[in-house]
Amino acid sequence: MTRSLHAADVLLPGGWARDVRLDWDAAGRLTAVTPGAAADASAARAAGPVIPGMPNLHSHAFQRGIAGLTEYRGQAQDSFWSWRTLMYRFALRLDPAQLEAIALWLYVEMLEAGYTSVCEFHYVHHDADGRPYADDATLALALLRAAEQAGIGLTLLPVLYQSGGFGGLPPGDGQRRFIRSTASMLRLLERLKPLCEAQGARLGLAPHSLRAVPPEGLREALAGLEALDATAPVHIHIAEQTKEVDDCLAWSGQRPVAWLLDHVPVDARWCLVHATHMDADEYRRAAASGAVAGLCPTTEANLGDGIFDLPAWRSAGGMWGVGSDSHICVNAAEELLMLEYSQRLARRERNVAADTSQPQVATAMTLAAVRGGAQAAGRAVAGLAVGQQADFVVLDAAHTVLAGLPAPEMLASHVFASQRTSAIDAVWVAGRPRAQGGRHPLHQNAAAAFVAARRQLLNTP
Ligand code: NGQ
Ligand code: ZN
Repeated sequence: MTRSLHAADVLLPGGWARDVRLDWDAAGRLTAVTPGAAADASAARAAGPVIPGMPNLHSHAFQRGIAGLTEYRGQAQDSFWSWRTLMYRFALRLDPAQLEAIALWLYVEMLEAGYTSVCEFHYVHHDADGRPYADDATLALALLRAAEQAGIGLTLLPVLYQSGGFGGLPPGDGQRRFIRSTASMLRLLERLKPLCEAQGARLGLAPHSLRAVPPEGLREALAGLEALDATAPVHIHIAEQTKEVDDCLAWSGQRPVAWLLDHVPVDARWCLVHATHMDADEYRRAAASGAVAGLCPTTEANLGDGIFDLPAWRSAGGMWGVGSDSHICVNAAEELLMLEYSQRLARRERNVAADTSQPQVATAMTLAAVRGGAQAAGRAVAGLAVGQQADFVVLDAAHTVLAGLPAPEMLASHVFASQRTSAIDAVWVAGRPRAQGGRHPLHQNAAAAFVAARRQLLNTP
């Protein structure tokens, strides 16, 4: 088995380096990263520039099945909330085999698109009637199997979902598959912990949002998680929509992020997913907490959320990463493009996410998103450095848009100029090739099973 790679250009945590040799151990951990190394027969040779694999910090796998199916105006004004009603309807029909087929194809797509690990924010727990499956972990196990089969790294985040709105409003009927008590969540986590460990996955917890988890459930679940694993990642959706901010103000007198920071010890284990609507004080305080901002630019655009103020977050020292969330788009480069473009449009500036220490915007964004994504994942996937996993992407140096350019411009062209076609040649996870020539070996079979599952679902009354 190959345990080393030599590449003319490699994006290391500190920037681009020349003639780099990467060595890793049997577990896929980097044991040496050596710039200025001579190429020899003992190492595989990368045909193009090597960049770190991108952790995808936010995914609801099943939603890949409705991507493209809600792009029409169904009422006087469509919104996040009307989309959510359609999405719930779809979620009510899923069976375990369909979820597994959708997730497997999604993870294959992710690997082909430069994501080497994924944080799965998993909230469809029960059967269609809202009753726990005979094995309560049935749907979580389907996700674990899909990730294992595709060969993508996984952080599994079972979701606590208890109320239909702020102030403990009863959940709606469409939410019946999501709802569980805090005690049953803690039992599920205990059941899943050894299974995750056995496949190198990390287990965390996701209180869905402040509207879906009342303060008591939040407190008890966090205490239970702490007892199970005091360093486990905690993810929460927060301040995505302005209605959510208004409802939180009406309930508590505080904005969601301010409420969270005042009532819960938020720290570097936390990922604040979206965090779109913060005031200046919230930007400062949330960044100072050490939490990662979980940005999902294409989903946030698709759902009409609003625009995250990236310069405010960066100037407060905030960590950030990207996720594909609803999977309206599955492409790590395109999330970076959308994020940068939303900033350019809002500010009428260019290269907003770059700075004097790293003026190449695609390089700066890739490094930041890998670091933040790894922190949110709670896994050693923070880039090409000793002790981190050998998760990397080889760009396709022969792609017309990239050919003949210096490495930083190849990455810039991959992100900004590859016209939505992937300029990726190979993708490696934990030192093993998962996609080659831009293709995952399961591509064809997984795609066919996805199409069949979606057809079944659309024909289910
Ligand atoms: C989700 N999606 O968990 O999939 C949510 C909608 C809800 C986003 N926040 C579901 N983008 O809010 O209950
Ligand atoms: Zn989400």
